[in-house]
Amino acid sequence: MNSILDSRPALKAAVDDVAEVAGYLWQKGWAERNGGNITVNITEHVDDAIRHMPAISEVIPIGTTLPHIKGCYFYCKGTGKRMRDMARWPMQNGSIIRILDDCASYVIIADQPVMPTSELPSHLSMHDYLISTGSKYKASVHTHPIELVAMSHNPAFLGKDVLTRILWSMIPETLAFAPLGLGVVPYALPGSVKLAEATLEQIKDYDVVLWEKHGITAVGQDVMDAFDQIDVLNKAATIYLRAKSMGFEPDGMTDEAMKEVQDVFHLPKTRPC
Ligand code: 2HA
Ligand code: ZN
Repeated sequence: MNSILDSRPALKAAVDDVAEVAGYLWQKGWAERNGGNITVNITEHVDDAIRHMPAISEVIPIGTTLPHIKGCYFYCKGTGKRMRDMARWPMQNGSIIRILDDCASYVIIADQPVMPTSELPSHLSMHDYLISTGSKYKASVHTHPIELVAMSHNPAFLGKDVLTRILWSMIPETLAFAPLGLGVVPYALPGSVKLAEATLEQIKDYDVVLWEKHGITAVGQDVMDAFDQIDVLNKAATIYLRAKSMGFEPDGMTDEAMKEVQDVFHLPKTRPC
């Protein structure tokens, strides 16, 4: 079967990266069944032939109006699809959509009429915001990292930047590679507009957002970048939990040691160390 990826190496590379990350999410145990979703703004790879491709779905409402994504194209994981299947067959477990001129609806154009993720309102709201700020970020990843979700069950960690500070202090790399830390969204129904709106508020300040008792949503320049930020934060969460399971509260790096990392790596000092 012909694919939109045929003879389009840059677009194929972007979708291959999504498939690679989908495999990592499964291997890490963060993507049970159909858990998690990924969307990537692929508009930069769209040529005239793609622009003229007919819709292969009905016109589907987004549920909200997003003026900055007008005419944009996104690769989206399919709703109900498994990450482990997407890793091998990205175009059978995801699809490419075109946002219509009303900025409130979309059509699927390739390869198959696979309905996009249930978290589409949240993903597209973030892309809309990113475009409005002139950001170069193209990818959004939602997944269920075990240790971070476990930590989100303790209200003591959910105050502003409380978890950020603990995680940064576990290993210097966390501060260096997740320099904005992570925002927190109180529990809200998966797929709801409430969850989308609360996430959007946090994405204004953070690249990575913890959904209480559910998962993580991250944005990045590309899908690897978004994945890496989640990975380093979850590594820090794992170190914290391993220390606790050995029976002690980990010391954490001192404020002084963390400030030194911020200075040496020229990291943005948007959060207190
Ligand atoms: O797509 O993870 O939050 C499945 C989910 C919804
Ligand atoms: Zn989820």
